[in-house]
Amino acid sequence: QTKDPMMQHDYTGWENFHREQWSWDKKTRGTHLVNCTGSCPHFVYTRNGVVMREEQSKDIPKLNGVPEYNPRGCNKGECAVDYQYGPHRIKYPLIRVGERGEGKWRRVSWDEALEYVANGIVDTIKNDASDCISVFTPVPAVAPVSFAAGHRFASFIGGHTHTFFDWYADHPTGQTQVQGLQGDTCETADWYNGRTILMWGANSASTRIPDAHFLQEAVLNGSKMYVISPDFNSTATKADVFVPIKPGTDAALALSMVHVIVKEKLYDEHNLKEQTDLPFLIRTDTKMYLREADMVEGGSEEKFYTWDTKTKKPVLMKGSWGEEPEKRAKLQPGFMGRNTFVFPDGHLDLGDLDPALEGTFKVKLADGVKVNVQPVFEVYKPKLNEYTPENVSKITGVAPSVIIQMARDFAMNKPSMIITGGGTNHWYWSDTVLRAFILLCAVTGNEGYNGTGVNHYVGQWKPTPLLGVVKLSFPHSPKKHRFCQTTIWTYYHGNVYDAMENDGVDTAKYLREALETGQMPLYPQNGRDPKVFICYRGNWLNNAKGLDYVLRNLWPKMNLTVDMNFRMDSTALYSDVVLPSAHWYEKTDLSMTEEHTFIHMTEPAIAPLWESKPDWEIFALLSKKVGEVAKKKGFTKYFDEKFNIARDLTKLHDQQIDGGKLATDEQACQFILDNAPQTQGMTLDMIRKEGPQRFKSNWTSPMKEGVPYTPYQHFIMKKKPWPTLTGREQFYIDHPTFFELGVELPVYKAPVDADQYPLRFNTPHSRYSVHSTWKDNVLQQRLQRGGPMCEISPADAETRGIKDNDWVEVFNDHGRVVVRCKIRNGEQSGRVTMHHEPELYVDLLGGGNSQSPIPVRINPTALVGNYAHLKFKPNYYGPGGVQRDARVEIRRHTGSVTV
Ligand code: MGD
Ligand code: MD1
Ligand code: SF4
Ligand code: MO
Repeated sequence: QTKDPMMQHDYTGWENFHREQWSWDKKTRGTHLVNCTGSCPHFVYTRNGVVMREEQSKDIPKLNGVPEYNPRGCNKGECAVDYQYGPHRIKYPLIRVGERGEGKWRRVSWDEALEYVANGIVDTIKNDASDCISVFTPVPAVAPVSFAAGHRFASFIGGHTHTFFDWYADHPTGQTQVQGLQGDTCETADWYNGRTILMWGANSASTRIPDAHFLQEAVLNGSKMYVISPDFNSTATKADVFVPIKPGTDAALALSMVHVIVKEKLYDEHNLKEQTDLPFLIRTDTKMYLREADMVEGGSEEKFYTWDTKTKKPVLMKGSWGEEPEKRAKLQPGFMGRNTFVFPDGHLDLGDLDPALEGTFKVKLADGVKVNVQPVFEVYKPKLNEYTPENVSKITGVAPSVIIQMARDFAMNKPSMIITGGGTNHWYWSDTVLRAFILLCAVTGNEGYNGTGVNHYVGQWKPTPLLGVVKLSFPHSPKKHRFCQTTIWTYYHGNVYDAMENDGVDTAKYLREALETGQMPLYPQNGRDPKVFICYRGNWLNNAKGLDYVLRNLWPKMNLTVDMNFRMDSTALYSDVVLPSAHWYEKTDLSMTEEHTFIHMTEPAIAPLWESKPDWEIFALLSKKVGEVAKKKGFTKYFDEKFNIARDLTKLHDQQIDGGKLATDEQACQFILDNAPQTQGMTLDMIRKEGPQRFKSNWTSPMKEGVPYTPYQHFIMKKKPWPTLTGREQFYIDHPTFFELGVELPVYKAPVDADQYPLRFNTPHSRYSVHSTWKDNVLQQRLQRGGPMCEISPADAETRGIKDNDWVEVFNDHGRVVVRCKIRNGEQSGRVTMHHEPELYVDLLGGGNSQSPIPVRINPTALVGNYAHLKFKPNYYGPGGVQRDARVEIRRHTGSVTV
């Protein structure tokens, strides 16, 4: 007999097995290098050389007056170790022996694989041209070193690399149009400061999992959250008001709110006069801005006027494109249309000037002719008048009383912010939506202050220490690098049919003009086809819009396709050579996101498993092999006329690793930190020991200790010009393309109806995957139905005789996907939803995936490259991937089902 049997119990050994899984002998830093926008610092625990688990590091410093970032993570990240040891892992270099996509491989040595790839590269340079070599790798913020490896390689050989921000339809085209910025946004801790929060086309409870708590905390603290989405999505469950809107009609809703605000005189007049182009004068005869060149012989085409109500005269406004042109070129950051930080503070200050917002005035031009001019606001008024709540209710399905209440809250219960996402950004007319959103913020003065603004987290797009990343990636300078605009590249080389004539837009006309005049780039040049495609860190083939066109027309043009990956994604499956890449816990890289303002790292917990290698090392080895093969073939030197560079492949390896200074990924990390003002003085060791470090400076606002970052303070508070043509937030764009399409001002454009099918096809992002990553993970599949599915409303199911879990075919003229169907009460009638974006081989029948019914569609406004701040720069301006306008039909699949 014992007094206390528990105390007396003698463990025999096996019981400790369970306890010891929580012990470790090594703790390293880690994160997940996926485009999830989370960028969550973790610790990785290893015992006896086996990685046991990951856990949130919880060491992001706290900001003042807002809840913490810690602990941040999600359901995918917390099982990332599964990818390290799971069955997905690619262990050895592979060369295809069957057809592309057939999955028949031969295991080869690294030497043989690299020689195979190097042969393809050297032969292409010799027989075709270096620009026939294409390298695709996206989003530097996620893993800048890995990103830089392939770009650097492409830069040295003269190949082309791809834009991705626009191609993913993540680039906020309308923001560039209005603000001359690639984008900027508040960090998510600032959500807590919003009193009125419009969650508009984003689903943060599923797609910003680490940060969604800020919204709930804000609501608990008394903020009011509207969720505007066609479906009752997971964020809507946390809303004060759920606003079910008809798909693609958001611009109308935003403009109706502006209408109410103007009508009820709730607008911030001073902000409009100082920060926007709404007081700038438009000639009623030409519809063009009144320019200095109109008024003065030899005057500038890029200086503009307002009407001073005191002196009753037109007055030239400061800060425009034409002012001190030498300044605008000075160290122009890639995210801005021009550099306006070099202007003194207070440059936009109106002083004694009181520009008119309304009225019609007469001015005398240089040639003596008198013309009428009106402020943009006056020109806009008749259009705005159309967006009455009653009219807009018919378009959007939102009740007039709700529109009015939202407008009043937004204007009066300040600070107010919009959080937006793919639900509005992935549409053909997303630019008009964003212009309307920004207008809503501008008219209410909701910009530049904490808790305000249009906040856009579509993609992990913000590599804050940009200069360091650029220097590492584009060693000859970005000016001597071939940047290919991926949407155009895919549309053109994939021979995609967009059916846009049904919607009255002649895409070919606009595209031809943009290409012929060099407004947009296309590679390879001189009418050649691309020949070599190297893809890594992105599943390009799987998420290519117009997938069926791509597989039919573009892919066969490639003599060689290469994928570097730790798992067999669809692009790898359709490649000729697959090179095993190290997992995130087996290499060193940095990580950052626009969702917070801290930089952190991942490092090797263990050496790369099997024969895998870090991407940085793979490209170093490839550069060496290319040199050797070139020598063997007797073809080592060629002259790159475009950039006036004499290239020598025998020097490639030395260039790639900068003579040994960049031999390792650790060195490359430090190079980035050293070369950007945002991270200067930081070391990798510091991050390792102390944890995530806060950026020292940022893009459009200063960093303040303990205060959440919110953008635009350089413009709003410091009153430096916006980097646009007019130096203001510019809502009027007097460009022929904008006139032709009727979008010179923010207006509502109905979604594209070119596919003549009854249902809209919605492809949002899933809680259980990051794009295609984790779609093949059993743990994630077990949290849901176990495979891909589409969702329709009970009404749409009933009319088609579809039952829950039936196999169905979703189809149109572009392609089809066969998938199981879920009947969902939260879905709107008239729409099919299929979460983006299962691998071609995961539980789908019929060969396609969710991209098959979606063609590539190019909005001509994004082809404009000859209008001051509207010009092509990689990921700054160019046509987006457009993936929400497709229309489809759905029917029961009656063929054989073997799954
Ligand atoms: P979506 O999921 O596409 O965008 O994620 P989000 O920005 O959240 O759509 C959000 C909501 O908008 C959905 O409920 C959709 O039905 C709705 N919606 C669709 N059409 C409309 C419309 O016309 N109007 C309105 N108002 N709403 C509409 C994307 C984002 O998520 C991105 S771009 C990336 S790169 C990351 N991807 C990602 C992921 O793949 N998985 C997870 N778990 N998180 C992710 N976070 C990021
Ligand atoms: P991506 O990610 O980058 O290929 O796709 C992103 C893209 O899907 C995005 S951001 C958007 S917004 C998009 N959305 C969208 C939509 O909503 N609807 C429709 N119809 N279309 C849409 N199209 C685009 P993904 O799929 O996760 O692939 C990343 C691959 O990289 C591998 N990987 C790595 N590889 C290497 N070499 N090294 C690494 O460190 C590494 N980390 C990840 C990963 O395994 C996966 O195959
Ligand atoms: Fe990892 Fe991204 Fe999930 Fe954070 S959000 S835990 S970084 S996968
Ligand atoms: Mo994205």
